[in-house]
Amino acid sequence: MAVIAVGLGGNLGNPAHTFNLALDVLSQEPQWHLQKVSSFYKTPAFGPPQPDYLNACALFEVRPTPHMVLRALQAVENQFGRGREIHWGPRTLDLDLLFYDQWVLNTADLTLPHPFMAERGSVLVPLAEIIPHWLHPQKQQTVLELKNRLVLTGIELFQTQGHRQ
Ligand code: PH2
Ligand code: MG
Ligand code: MG
Repeated sequence: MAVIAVGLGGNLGNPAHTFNLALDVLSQEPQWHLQKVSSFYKTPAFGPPQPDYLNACALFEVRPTPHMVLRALQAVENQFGRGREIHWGPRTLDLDLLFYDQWVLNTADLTLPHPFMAERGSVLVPLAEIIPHWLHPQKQQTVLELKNRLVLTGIELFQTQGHRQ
């Protein structure tokens, strides 16, 4: 079994509702076991001008390989209406594979840990809630240490522990 961290993001439709439905679908995947879900946070968008995002993180224990996990996340994104869109533009649901155990991987379609996660409050604030002491295998700092290096502005708690676990 591997432990994975998944980042959830969205700024179109009703992202809190979408997150809960997506977490239900993922928990029902064979060999996926939901361990923890963070609170949901409202975060200022990076990228082109667009509405604020809702962001959260979830921890699963899984059997599938990293690429199988990636394909499952993409299938759920598609199921929730995500189409082809502008880079860093608005979307209903983004599911990012942040960590797969301590794997470091650089392939055409998958980079582990997720690139830029160590610089983003929208990832590190929810992530620090569920795995503060997880070591980033390249930075050699914990999630909490990475979060504490950032100046966090505009991130607001939206809903405590959004998903029933
Ligand atoms: N995702 C994007 C683009 N911009 N901004 C925030 N705050 N959070 C996101 O998850 C995000 C974003 C594209 O996936
Ligand atoms: Mg993303
Ligand atoms: Mg993504």
